[in-house]
Formats: sequence, structure tokens, C-alpha cells
Amino acid sequence: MSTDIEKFKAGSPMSDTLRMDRMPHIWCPGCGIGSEVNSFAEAVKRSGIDPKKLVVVSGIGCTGRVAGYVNFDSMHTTHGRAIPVATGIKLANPELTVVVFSGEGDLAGIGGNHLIHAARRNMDLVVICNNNFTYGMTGGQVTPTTPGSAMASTTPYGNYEYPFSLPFLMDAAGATYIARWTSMHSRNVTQSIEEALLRKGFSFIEIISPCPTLYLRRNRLGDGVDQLQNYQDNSILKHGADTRETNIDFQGKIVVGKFVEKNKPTYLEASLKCAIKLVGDDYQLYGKTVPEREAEEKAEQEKVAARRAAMQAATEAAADAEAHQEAAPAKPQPVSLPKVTVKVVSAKAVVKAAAAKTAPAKAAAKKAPVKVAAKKAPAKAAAAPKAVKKAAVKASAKPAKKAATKAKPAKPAAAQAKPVKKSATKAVAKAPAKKVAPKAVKAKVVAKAVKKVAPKVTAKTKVVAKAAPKKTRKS
Ligand SMILES: Cc1ncc(C[n+]2csc(CCOP(=O)(O)OP(=O)(O)O)c2C)c(N)n1
Ligand code: SF4
Repeated sequence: MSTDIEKFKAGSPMSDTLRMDRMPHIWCPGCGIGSEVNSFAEAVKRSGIDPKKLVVVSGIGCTGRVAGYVNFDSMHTTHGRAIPVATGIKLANPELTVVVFSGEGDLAGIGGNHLIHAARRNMDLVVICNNNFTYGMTGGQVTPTTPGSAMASTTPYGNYEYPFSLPFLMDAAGATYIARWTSMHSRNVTQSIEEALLRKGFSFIEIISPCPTLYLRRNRLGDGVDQLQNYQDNSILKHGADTRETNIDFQGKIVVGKFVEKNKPTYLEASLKCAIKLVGDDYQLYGKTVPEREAEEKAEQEKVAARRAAMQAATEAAADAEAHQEAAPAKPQPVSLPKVTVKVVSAKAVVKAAAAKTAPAKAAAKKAPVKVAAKKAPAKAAAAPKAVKKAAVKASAKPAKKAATKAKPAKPAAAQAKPVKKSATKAVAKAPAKKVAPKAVKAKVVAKAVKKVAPKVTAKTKVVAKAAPKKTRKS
């Protein structure tokens, strides 16, 4: 049976890149991983690469769950082993684009050795590292990137270890593309992933991201939005920055940008070159000679370029259409107003009806409402504008509509008139609330209150009115 949520999922612009049947996902509100996945999916679309030739590999952790939500071939591997598995996939089928998406604990902690060696070899992989400074999935332990002095479940008095700067580590190890963003920089993240998908060699993209549940809360840093604000305030954009200067202190400055982009033979290119040297041009890898492989690669690149161009054209056309729609003057919409029947009632009739209704008014007026009004009234209570008094008195003899109109100038009494409700207009009129009454409400309330009360100013209400100033003095 099709439900609304199913329709929503099917109609989502991400339904071809994300596994909507797996939604909702496991990530906490405010966690940065979700927006990273969105950026990734967008980058895949824009890149023009064939989604059937894309594989996503994750390790273990909250970020490790990414592999389960993407609508591509994917593998959720063991802790720290995403890179060796991805390396195996790439070597087994070099035509695939292989992406590793995992947490910094998984990649740089338990899997640290694999990470540096894949970078050293210039293995043809795209590594997206969600760095939230904590082992989110297992309860907020300290990781290799947790800033000094930050609290973690294993460093309850503050972290005293020296953290890695991952861009520096990757640079030293030999990565040929290194970028760092925060999860606030979603467009830059998309752009970097897109670039990385289209290039050869080891690409490392670090995304600093909030873990509200285990890192922010323990460090009293607010929620995910507060942390995005921190990223906004403390990010320093520096393309080509010296990676030795990319350390992150606790809530300190974060240098972001594309730090490294260089070309050198990938592991596969280097190994093929070596094989040809030994065996000659007839050397075949999985049944294809190097020239055959190169010709196929070129053909695939052309297809990718064509898909990219089509995608760009479609995006631009959509943007143009949207801009055009915004620029066009909005057509006035016909407004259908509900029919209102105006009934003119004589003052006598109104007074009669009101008297019948306001029997309990005396008691009510003695209670809280008058008190509230009196409390708020300033000491200058005696300075009630005459207009109010007049309006109230006149209103008793005139149709309600007229009384309300006349009462309009009596703004100061407005705030009081409301709580006094139907019975004690006079009393309130004596206690202006110039300072208390919110301006915008004044006229409206006066009109309403006097309209209601006016016909009901009877002998009974006058008694209440007399009592009111007393309470005013009390306050
Ligand atoms: C061999 C092994 N050791 C430890 C664990 C427990 N474990 C699971 S996830 C995880 C940490 C993941 O942290 P990170 O990679 O930073 O990902 P996050 O949850 O923060 O996204 C650990 C230690 C495990 N699953 N396997
Ligand atoms: S525990 Fe942290 S990293 Fe894991 S989903 Fe929640 S906010 Fe994200």
C-alpha cells in the first residue's frame, strides 16, 4: 500500500542516489554525516560518472553506515579495513571508481596504517573522512584527531595527547589531492568530491563535522547548529595552505580549502609500467593489453564528459527557468471574501441582551482581572483621559458600533480594558496603562472591549468601578 511517506521518498531528488527504502537513517539530529552524504550524492550526479561503475566502501562507526544508504554498489567492511577492501576492489577491476567513506577513528585510528600506505602508493581511491573528533558509535572515546584539552569519555579531564592534522599526515604520506572543509561548506564539499571523482590517484577529503550527541554535549558546545556557526566564524579559507599549518586547536581556527593537487603515476599505472618493462607490450591485465585499456578509458572519459555537459546544461536551464519565474510579476489572484451580513441593532436591544448575559459579571469583575489591571497601572492612575469615560458613558445609550468608534482615542486604557472584560470599564478607564500597554494592541483592544462592555455599563458595573481605584493604589 502506498503511503505519503513512500510517495515522498519516491519523489525525492535523491531517490536515484540514496536508498530511500532505508530511510529514516540512524544519524542523530544535527549530526554532520547526513549533509555530507547529500553532498556526495550531488557530486556523483554532477560528475557524470556512470553510477554502475561506482563502489562505496565504509568501515565501522556512525560514518561507516554510509555504505548502507547509498544507491550504488557498496560494502560495509570491518573496523579500519575499508581502505584495504577498497584497494582490492580497485585492483580487481580498475574500471571502477572506488570511494571510501568513513570516520577518522576508523581511517586514522585502527585503520591508520592502511591509510598512510594507500596515500604513499597513490592508490586510485577517493577517501572521504568524516572527522568529528570522537568515536561516535561507541560512546565518545578520544580519537587520533581529538583536539588537546577536549573532553572525551576516555579523557574526562581533557585530552592530553597530541592530535594528528590529517591533511599534514596525508601530505607527508604522499596523497596527491588533499582538501579540508567543514560540514557547513556543503557546496565546497560537493565540488571537492566531484573533482576527486574525476581525477586519478589518492584523493583525501576531510570534513570536520559535529557530533552533537557525544562530542558537543560532553564539551558543552551546544547543538549542531551552534557548531555550524562556530565553523562559519572560525574557518579560514586558504587554498594551497602549507599543511604543516593546518592543526586544529579546541574550538580554534580551522584552515579549510584545497591544499594539495598534483599528479604522479598511480599504483596501477606504476605497476603496469613495470610489467610492460618486464613482459613487453603484450602484457595483459585481466585480458586487456595496456593500449586496449587506455583506449577504453578514453572512450569512457568522453562519455563522462558528455554526461557532465548534459547535466550542466539541465542545471543551468532549471536555474534560468527559476530566475525567469521570480522576475515575472505575480498575477493578482482573485480574492473571494466571505459574505457578511450587517445587522443594525438598537441600543435598547443591546442593553437588554447584555443585562441578561452579565448577571455573573459582578463577581468576575471583583476577581483577578481587575487585579491584573490594577497591578500594571502606574501611579498616575488618576490621569485617565476623559475620552474614555465619555465613551463608556455614551456607549451605554448608543448602539455598540458607535460606542466603539468613540472610544478609540482612549488608547491608554486598552491594556486594562481587556482583563476587566465585560464589567469594569469605568474602573479601568481611571487607571491608564500608558507605560504598560503594548502599543500595537491598544487601539484594537479598546475598540473590542468598549464595544462589548459599552452597552453593559449598568448600575451593577458602577459598583465595581468604584472598587477598582482602591486596588490600583494597593499595587
Ligand atoms: C576491531 C574492532 N575494534 C573496535 C570496534 C568498536 N568500534 C566500532 S565503531 C568504533 C569507532 C568509530 O569511530 P569513527 O570512525 O570516528 O566513527 P564515528 O562513529 O565517529 O562516525 C569502534 C571503536 C569494532 N567494531 N571493531
Ligand atoms: S553519535 Fe555522533 S556521529 Fe553518531 S550519529 Fe549521533 S551525532 Fe552522528
